[in-house]
Amino acid sequence: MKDRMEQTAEQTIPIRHFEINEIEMPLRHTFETSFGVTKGRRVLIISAVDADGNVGFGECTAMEQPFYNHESVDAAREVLIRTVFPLLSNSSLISAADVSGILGPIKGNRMAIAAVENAIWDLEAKRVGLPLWKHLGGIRSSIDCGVSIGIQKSVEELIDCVAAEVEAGYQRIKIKIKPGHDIRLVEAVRKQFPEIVLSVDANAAYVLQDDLCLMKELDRYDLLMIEQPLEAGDLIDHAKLQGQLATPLCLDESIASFRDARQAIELGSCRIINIKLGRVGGHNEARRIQELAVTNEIPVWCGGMLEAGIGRAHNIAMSTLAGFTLPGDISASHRYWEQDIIEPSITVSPGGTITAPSKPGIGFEVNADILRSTASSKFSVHSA
Ligand code: OSB
Ligand code: MG
Repeated sequence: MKDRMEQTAEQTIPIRHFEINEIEMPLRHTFETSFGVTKGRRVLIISAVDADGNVGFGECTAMEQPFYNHESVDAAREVLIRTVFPLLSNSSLISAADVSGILGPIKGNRMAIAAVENAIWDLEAKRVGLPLWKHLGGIRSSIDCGVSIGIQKSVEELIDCVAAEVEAGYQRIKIKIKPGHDIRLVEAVRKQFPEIVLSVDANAAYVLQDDLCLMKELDRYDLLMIEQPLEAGDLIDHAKLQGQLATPLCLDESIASFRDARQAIELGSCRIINIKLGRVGGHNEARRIQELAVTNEIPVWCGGMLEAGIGRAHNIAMSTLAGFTLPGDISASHRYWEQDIIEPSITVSPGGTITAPSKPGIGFEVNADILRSTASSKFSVHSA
């Protein structure tokens, strides 16, 4: 019994406090999807500080408005302050793998939860002196990168964007589509770039009943996948649609948990899964979903939420896990920001890869000036 307790104590983290910093970051280029236009991001940075002064960082990926999913920056902040920190402060000694269990009573709000869970994963990796990707059990030291290109003002501008990203080396190009801006775009891009690995993302903008013909037409363009054509809750309609298409469907918004992934796979709603660390609630759940996908021979890839450097670094770590066999939406910092919040900023090789970092934790330094110069709130954890 004593041995077991000592072992447990060794694996737990004496967290002293959490901190939230809010940073406002203008995007270099406006990003348009079927659900709206994003000009900049309000980013909540979570710091988890232990008794030795180690700091782990997490980033909340909720958007400014609840248009992608039900979460938003302000709602996430409320849930963190009123629910997440109080639940965690009753258990001052925890390990990263325990966090999702402790926060289990919270329904939804997984982007808020993930920000904290991921900060604790970073902290734990730093305490044991391992790069986070190795601590999570990653198996590859280099990850494959794709890009997500928003809806542009004209087809010509879209073609120029695609050309630039192909030139930069990205291994897969994804273009956003919405009703009225779909077949025409895909046809033009495919004509200009017959050989590229191409996919489309509709962000839930279509309805099976009205748009089956249009989806069938997309089958003609040799797409790697069609991402989230229908609403998040439409697992049954996605299964019906997949049954009528040769192109694999990929689910993004529909997959908020392991349970969603299991049901989507069982129903045949998709042949590919996009895992977003925030949407599914952090590294624990993400790892379980990719394991399930491996068992079922469903390829997965890492989705993006226009993250700043901390979120991006967590995405890199996650993408080293075995199931992540397709290029993720993890592109270079400079595509989004004049100045990222980490150093060095994230760069992509001419071959379209990112090398997983070798330093402990997320493996990047967070710019201390940026944290110091922004509004922050501190939440103490009381020792048990
Ligand atoms: O559906 O993948 C999406 C951005 C915000 C919200 C949803 C999505 C996206 C992207 C951008 O496609 C991916 C990225 O470059 O971060
Ligand atoms: Mg998507």
